[in-house]
Amino acid sequence: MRAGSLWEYGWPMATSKQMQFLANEATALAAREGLSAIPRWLPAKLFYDEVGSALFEQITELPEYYLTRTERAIFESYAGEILQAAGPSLTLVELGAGTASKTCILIEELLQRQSRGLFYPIDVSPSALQAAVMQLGRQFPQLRVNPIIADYTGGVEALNRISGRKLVLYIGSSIGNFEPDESVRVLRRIRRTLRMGDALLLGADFAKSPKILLPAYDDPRGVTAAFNKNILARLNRELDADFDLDAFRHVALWNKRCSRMEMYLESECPQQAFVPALDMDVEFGAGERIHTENSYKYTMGMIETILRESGFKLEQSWRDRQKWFGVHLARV
Ligand code: AVI
Repeated sequence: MRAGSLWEYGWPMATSKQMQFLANEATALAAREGLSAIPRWLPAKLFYDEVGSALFEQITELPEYYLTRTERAIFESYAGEILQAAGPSLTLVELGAGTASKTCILIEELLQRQSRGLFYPIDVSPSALQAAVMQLGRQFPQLRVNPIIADYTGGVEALNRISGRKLVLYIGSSIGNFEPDESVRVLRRIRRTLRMGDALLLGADFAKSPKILLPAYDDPRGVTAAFNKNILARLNRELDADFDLDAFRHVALWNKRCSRMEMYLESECPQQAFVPALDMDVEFGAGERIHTENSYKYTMGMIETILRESGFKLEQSWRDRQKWFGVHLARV
C-alpha cells in the first residue's frame, strides 16, 4: 500500500485502543434505538465486523446465493460493452469495495483499452482495502490504486477532486439493503460528487420466485444463520451483552408486497438479555423477533424510479439469461 495513502483524506492518526473505543460507541448508538423499539430491530450495517465480513464472503460462495456468481457472469460476458458504453479514459471508483474481487474483470478490460488505470476503492474496512490493494497491485502493475477509508453513504467528498471521467461502481445489490427513500438519498449524495459525463454502474437483484430467494437467504449449511446471529455475537463482544445465541432462530421471509427478503432473529423461548454498555435489559417473549435486514428485489420499473429520483438517467442494462440479476449504466 502506498505509504500514507489511507490518511490522505483527513483521517487523524489514532491508536488501535482509541479506534476500538470509537467502534464500540458507534455500535452502542446503533443498537440502542432498535433494541428499545417494538417491534425490535437492529441496523444491518452491524453485520459487517471482521467476523461478519468473513461470513458474508462465505455466503457469496454458497451454491444457493446466486447473486455474486450471476453478477460476475454478467461482467464476464459484457465487460467490453459496459466499458464501451461508459466512455473513453475512465477512472474507476468502487463504493463499498471490500476486497474488490469482482471488479478485477472490469479492471482487466479497462487496461486493454487504456495503457494505465486509476482505481479508488472506497470502504469502511481498512483490512479489506489492504487486501484489495495487495491483490490488485500483484495482478495489475499498470493500475494505480488509491484506497479511501470512508462510509460512502454520506457521499465521499474526495470524489469531487478526481479529475477526468469517472465510472462509479456500486455493485453486489448493496443498494437493496436500504429502504427505497434511503436508497434515493444515498444515490443523490453520490450524484452530487459527480460531473456531467460521469457514470454510475449499479448492480441490483431482480424480484423472482421465492423458491430461488428463500434458500439464498436460508442456506442448508447455516452460513446465513451464523451471519445473522453474528449481529448478537457482536453485541456480546463489543458491548459485553449476554445474548444466548442458541436461544434465537434465523428466519428468512419473502415479503411480496414490499418486494423484499426479510431476515429476523426469533426468540425460541421467553428470555432476557442484559447490555451493560447501554445499561439496558431486553426482554423477549417466545416467538418475538428482531428484524435485522431487508434485501429489496427490483423490477426494471423500480430501478428506473430510484435512478430518476436521484438525478441519474438510465442508459443501458445488462442481465443474465434467467433475468435474475441486472447491471445498469446510468449517467449524470
Ligand atoms: C450485502 N447484501 C447485498 C447482501 C444481500 O443479499 O442483501 C447481504 C446478505 N444478507 C443475507 N445474505 C446476504
